Amino acid sequence: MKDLDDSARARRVMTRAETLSGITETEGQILRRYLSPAMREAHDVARTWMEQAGLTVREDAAGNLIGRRNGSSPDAPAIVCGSHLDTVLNAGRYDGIFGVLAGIEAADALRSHDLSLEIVAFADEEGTRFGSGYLGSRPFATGELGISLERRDDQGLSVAHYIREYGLDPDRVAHARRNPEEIAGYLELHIEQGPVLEAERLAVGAVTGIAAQTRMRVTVAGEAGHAGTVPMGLRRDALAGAVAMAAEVEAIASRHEGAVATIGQWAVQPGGINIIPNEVVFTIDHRAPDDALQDLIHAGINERFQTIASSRGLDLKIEILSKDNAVEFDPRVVDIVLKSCRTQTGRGLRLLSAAGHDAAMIAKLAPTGMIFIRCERGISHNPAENVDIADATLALVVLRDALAELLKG
Ligand code: HGY
Ligand code: MN
Ligand code: MN
Repeated sequence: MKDLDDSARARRVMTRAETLSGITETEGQILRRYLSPAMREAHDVARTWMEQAGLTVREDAAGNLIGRRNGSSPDAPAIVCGSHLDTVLNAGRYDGIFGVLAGIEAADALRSHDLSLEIVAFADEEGTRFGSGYLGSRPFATGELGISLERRDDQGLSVAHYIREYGLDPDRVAHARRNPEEIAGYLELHIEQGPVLEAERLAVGAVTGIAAQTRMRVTVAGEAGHAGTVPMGLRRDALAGAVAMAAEVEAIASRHEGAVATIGQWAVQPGGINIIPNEVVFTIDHRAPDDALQDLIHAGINERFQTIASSRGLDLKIEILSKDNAVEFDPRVVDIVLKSCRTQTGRGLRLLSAAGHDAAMIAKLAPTGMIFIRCERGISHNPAENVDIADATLALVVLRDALAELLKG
């Protein structure tokens, strides 16, 4: 089989990303949620590409798609490379997808290497359906789903329902767990989703770790009332209270270097133009480079919310949807990536990821690292997400060389 050159491989990655972008739950935007029919269709297409790369493909008990090739000693620990094919709402083409497709190209290019290699498409990195991500990589690393099987989505359907509907068994998710001795190392190539590489005029970078991330759902309850007859001082206006809380979220995060906080979802009841709102439900995603700062911010948000609620006679409920500590990648893996970046670009840059990745989970299981590829204006979680073909070509070489180096043990 004639080996493809790197730019042909990069073109194939971009073409395949285009193919996957047409597999969606919603016409006119890219959306593939956990265990959706669109996920099944995307996995079926990726399975074919993995098989063409000489991999034997299976789907594990959590829905992860795993392509594997054994080296001459099939029991030797495998190098794992992957990312995710699920998406956020109205997603771009490359978040997660680029890393899975690049892994398939690496498997194809490394056929002659005597190594046990696995390429994985994790089932749910984003958490779009249930608010908590890593529903594929967390069981892969720990056997734990991380959320109750009874958690329900916005249709009122449970995790267990979707697992069964997809053809899996909710009681067997723990069987996805891998033994540490099976995995020699994990490497993930992912778009940076931020501005650093572009500002540094670099195509690739070595990721040192992942910021701490907490996701919450906040319910503020007051009393519905007539918009005309209730004096301002007698209201228990849930929306006015929630707005004061939202302002505090932005103020608290803005005070600390590297901290961020986002209110992404907001629902007001009953939503009448002449009715004082009696309930607001909103979400917070807040992150910080280290756990101490994350905890400080979390405590600050909770304290301010309690004060605002009691001063306004409002009821407050705060649910933690997910909470993941900051992750430091394995120094040896980071150095291998850095060396590979230097070889290809003459420079090596270390950078922390403020975005979450499946690598955050796999780092619990095996020596883990990541490669970032520059994306245009750092835009992501947006259909305008874009990757330059020359950067893609270079990133594929960095990945392949780093995987081969990782293998040397
Ligand atoms: O939210 C994140 O950081 C990732 O895209 N799931
Ligand atoms: Mn994402
Ligand atoms: Mn991602």
